[in-house]
Parts: sequence; C-alpha cells; structure tokens
Amino acid sequence: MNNASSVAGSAAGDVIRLTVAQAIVKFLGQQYSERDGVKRKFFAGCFGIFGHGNVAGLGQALLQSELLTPGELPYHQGRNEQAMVHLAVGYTRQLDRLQALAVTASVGPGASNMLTGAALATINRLPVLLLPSDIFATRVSSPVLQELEQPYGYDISVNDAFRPVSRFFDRVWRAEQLPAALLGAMRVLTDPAETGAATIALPEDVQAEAHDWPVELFRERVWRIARPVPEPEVLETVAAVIRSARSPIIISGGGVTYSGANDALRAFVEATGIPNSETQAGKGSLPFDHPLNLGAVGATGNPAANLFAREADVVIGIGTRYTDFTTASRTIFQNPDVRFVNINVAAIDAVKHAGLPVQADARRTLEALTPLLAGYGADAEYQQLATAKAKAWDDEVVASFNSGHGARTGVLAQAEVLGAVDEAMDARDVVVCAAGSLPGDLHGMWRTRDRKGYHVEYGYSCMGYEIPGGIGVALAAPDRDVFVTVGDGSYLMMPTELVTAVQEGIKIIVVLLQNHGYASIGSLAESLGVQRFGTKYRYRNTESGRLDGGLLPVDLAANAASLGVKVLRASTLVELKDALARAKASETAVLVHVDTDLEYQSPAGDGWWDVPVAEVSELDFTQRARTTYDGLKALQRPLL
Ligand SMILES: Cc1ncc(C[n+]2csc(CCOP(=O)(O)OP(=O)(O)O)c2C)c(N)n1
Ligand SMILES: [Mg+2]
Repeated sequence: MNNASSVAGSAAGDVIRLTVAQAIVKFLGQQYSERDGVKRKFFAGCFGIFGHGNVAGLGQALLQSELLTPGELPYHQGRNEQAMVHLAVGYTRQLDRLQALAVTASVGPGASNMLTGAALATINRLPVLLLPSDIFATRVSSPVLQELEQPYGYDISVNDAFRPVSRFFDRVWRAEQLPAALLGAMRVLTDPAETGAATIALPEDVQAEAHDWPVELFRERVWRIARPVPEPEVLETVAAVIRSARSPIIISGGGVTYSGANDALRAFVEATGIPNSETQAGKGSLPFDHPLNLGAVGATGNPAANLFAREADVVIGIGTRYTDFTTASRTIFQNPDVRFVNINVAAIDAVKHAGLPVQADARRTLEALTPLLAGYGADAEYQQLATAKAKAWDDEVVASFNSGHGARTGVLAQAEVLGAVDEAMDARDVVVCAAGSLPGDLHGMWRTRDRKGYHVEYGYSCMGYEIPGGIGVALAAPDRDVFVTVGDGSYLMMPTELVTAVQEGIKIIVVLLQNHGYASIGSLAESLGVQRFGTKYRYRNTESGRLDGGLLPVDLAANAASLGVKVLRASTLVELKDALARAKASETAVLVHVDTDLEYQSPAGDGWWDVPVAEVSELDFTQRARTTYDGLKALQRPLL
C-alpha cells in the first residue's frame, strides 16, 4: 500500500522533500508489527526533552506532525532522559515487545542521560528506539555548547558511549544514510533474538537539513515478529533426554511470556508432570497456585523450587538467560549428572551450561514437544512432593503477610506491606519494582495470578526504574491498575516522572516504603563483613565523625505531594489497607507512604549470591565473613 498521497511536504514525482527529522517522524508513523495474524502500530509515540540539539530538528518535525497528521507519532514530555527510556521499557515489556516507544534527547547531557536506560533495555532484551542528538556534522561552529571535543578524534561525541549498550547503533552524518539506519534499527527492534536499544545518533544540523526522499521510504511497513520453529531432529533428541529424566525441572524465564507461551507451558507441564520454576522475568509463567508451579528459583528463590533445582537431573530452561540470581551463582544445580535443555530464540542463551540448544520460539517448541512426550510422566510421588513443598512455602508467605510485626513493634514489616498490596489488587493488576530488598521479597513471595501481573526489572535492577517503568506499564495497559512498590532510596533517585503521570492523567499507585536507608545493601554488607556501612540515611555525627547520627528529616510524602500527586500516609496495617483501598478507587495517580522496619528480614530460601569478600583484613567480622564465603564458594560448580 502506498500512502504517499498523505505525505506532507512538496511531492515531486516519486520523491518528497522533507528534513531528516520530518522524514524520521513520517517513517516511524508507518511501521507496524505483526504476530499471530494481529497487526499493531509499532510506535505508540515519542517521548522527548528538547534542547538546542533537537528542538528545531525533531521538535519541529513532531510539532508539524501533531498539527498536520495527528496520531502519526504522538509526542509526550518527560522530565529526565533516563526516566523516559525506563518508561519506554515498561511500555514495551507489558506489550510483549510487540509495540514500542521512541525517545528523543538533546545533544550532550540529554543524550548521555539515556545511557543507563539503553543498557537496561539491552540487558532485558526490550526494544526502545533512542534518538540522541549529536554534534554538528559540518563542525562549522565546533566546539558547540555541550560538545565533548576529544583531542585525539574530532568525530567522537558522547554518543559513542551508546555503542556498547545498544544492539544497534548508527550515526547519520549525511541525509543519504538515514534510510539504511532506520531499516537497520527496525530489523533489530522487531527481532526477538536481537532486540534491545536501537540508537540512531542525529547531528543537530543534519536533523534540520532537507533532502529528496524516495516516496517508497514512507510506505506502510509490517515487520513480522518471528517465531522460529525448532528443527525436528533436535526435538527428537530433546524428547529422548527428557524421557530419560527422573527428576526434571523447568526454569521459565521472560522468553516464555514474551512468546505468549503460557498456555503451551501449562499444557506441557500438565502432560508431563514436570514441575515449573520461575526467574524474575519469568514470574507469572503459570499462576502461583498451579499445583506444579514451584515458583521462584535461585538466589531469591524459595526453598521448594531450590530443592528441586538442586536435585534435578534434567533442567529445561525456557527463555532464560541463566543469570547469577537464577543459578544462585552456579550453586543451585548440585546433581552431578545434571544436563540442560535450553529453548531460546537467542543463540547466546541456548548454549549456556553446555546445554542442548533449541534455538527456537518457546511457544512453537513446547507445542511441538508435548506430543513427542506422549506416555512420559514424572513420577506421581515426585509431582505430589512438588505440590506439597510449594504449598508449604505459600503457607509461610501468608503467615509473614500476617506476622503482626507492626502491631508488636510499631513499625510494619515489608512482608506485611506486600500482604496488604496483594489483598488490595485485582487478579489482573500489575506489581512493578526494580531494586532494593523488594525484588527479592517479590520474587520469593508474590502470588502472581496473571501472566502480565508481575513486572520486576531485574536484568539491570536499576534504582529509579520503578516510577517511570510503572507509568510505561500503565500507558500500555490502561485497563489494569499498576502498583509501583518502591524503596526510599529508589524513590530519591527518580521521583521525577510523577509529574509526567499527573500531566498525562495516567493513574499509577506508588507504594513508597520508607525505611531510611538501603535495607538490601545493608543486610548484604553485614553478611560480607562490612557492617551496614554507608547504607543508612543518617546525619554525620559530630562526635564519631561518622554517618551514624539521628535520622534525616526527609519527608518523601511531602515531596510527592509537591509534584502534584495525591498522597496518603500510613503507619499501621489498618491505615495502610484503608489507603490502598482509596488508591484503588482513585481515578488519578496516588502515592501511599508507609514506614517500614529497616532490619526486618522476610522469609526466604537458602539460595546463595556470589559477592566476593575481602580476602585479608584486620577486622575480625570481615575475617569471619571471608571464612563463610570460602565455604559457600566451594559449592560453586562451573557447569561450563
Ligand atoms: C542506580 C543504582 N545504583 C545503585 C544500585 C545498588 N543498589 C541496589 S539496591 C540499593 C538500595 C535500595 O534502597 P531502597 O530503594 O531504599 O530499598 P531498600 O533496600 O531499603 O529495600 C542500592 C544502592 C542499584 N541497583 N542501582
Ligand atoms: Mg530503603
């Protein structure tokens, strides 16, 4: 279909004259994705903060588009470039990578502010299109404001730092290079194995330059999101390996959900009796109360899943990257004969742990594998044990939700807050988190009921992701309530996008857990022989000269209120439940501020995480931690 007739600008023959920025906007508005017969507009919009690098380029183009062709690529304002990328990540993850957002930033600091977001998107394999502005291609007025100016290379700018954190990078020094850059970025964004941040750096003069573009560039393009099929020979080998298994386990990662393989996984589990376990990104692969769902595995895993992982002779990894949290730093698989079958679209993951690689789509593979295993079934006793252990863990979770810690001590335990949030949510609502002690608690304890109900960014575990990421989720799923759980440390890193939620009328419910410091790193530090050094928000003590004075007088509730959101404060469980009910009923963004106990530990499994301890020290508590560390280190299996 040729839509050239709708192209704004002066058409002449089969070319059309537009600036580079106008051409980008027009092109992006014509990109679609297609999977399973459903076609979707790929770019829902473009977030941006303008400066001299992009205001007259992409800024002008987005304005022209808004006025002349509304809906083509709607513009949204953000407060912080990193946060805009997080927002775009939250958006695309909620939509299984089938739709995405673009982000434009000005030259220099605006551009480099996006680097953390780019790394986060790339690590989590989530598509975002980044359009950082760049220094003049002509260099006629170099060095311009905010130009890096490296003495050893005049073509270098801060945008070169995007190369290692992007899955695609190009810089459009000349207008003629744009079509290839755009098509290359689209190829990567819509490829499930390749996807991540795609970055096109745009020199500020080039953005405003006019060029005669072939009309062909602006035709509607539909990018098929591939579902690579497994090779039949490989499947036969896989079926033989699984048939030989006595104690198999599945580890479901994010790839299960991105592929929409949840029903196929359930059918596979029910047909074979193989218990399922979940990584952070894979949580929700099955509902928490499915009899064969063991739940969280690994460093933050529960005792049930970790027990089965420890003894497994065949591990079927589906759509997982096998991070250190999943493998408990390679201590979780203790069966000397353990073998791996890895179903993954990405070759890098499929070959991990010297596994049998099935480089294919999760859903397609499971659908083809289930009939090949007809007649096979894990022992009934094995299955019953899985169900019983998972139930025992859930009983422990429910008990910690109702521990009465707050009533006894005057400060709520984090687990009590999670219990109240769990109770306040509908089955399809989404919990969002990224860093601190909450992701571990959520991974272990969250009772996920919906395949898109759990959203913890744990590839980069980036403090500050929570609020913008949650807004992205809410933008993608306006029919669900989004509960952002965030610690005081993460909140302080990036509360900025609350303003965006207010501006756009996007409802999120932020549950801010104020414990005056870093509970997570504090307890980690303690276990590593570093006490709770540098993890409490306290005054410098004039006597000791250390940061161990009284609590700082910060009031994050007042801070949030000043940004325009509705704020509710709670200190008891009754107040918290009431606040959450009011937040749930609200039409607009709400922040619930609740004090929690910095040192309370939620129940957890015994998964280890390898963080090296000082090998020599004059401090006896550090020496003791090193002895413990050496003992645990001995459990580590290279597993290639
Ligand atoms: C951007 C960033 N900086 C540093 C870290 C390391 N880190 C992980 S959790 C954490 C503290 C989080 O504090 P808070 O949000 O208050 O959560 P709590 O640990 O109290 O639950 C830090 C510093 C990180 N994950 N991300
Ligand atoms: Mg904290």
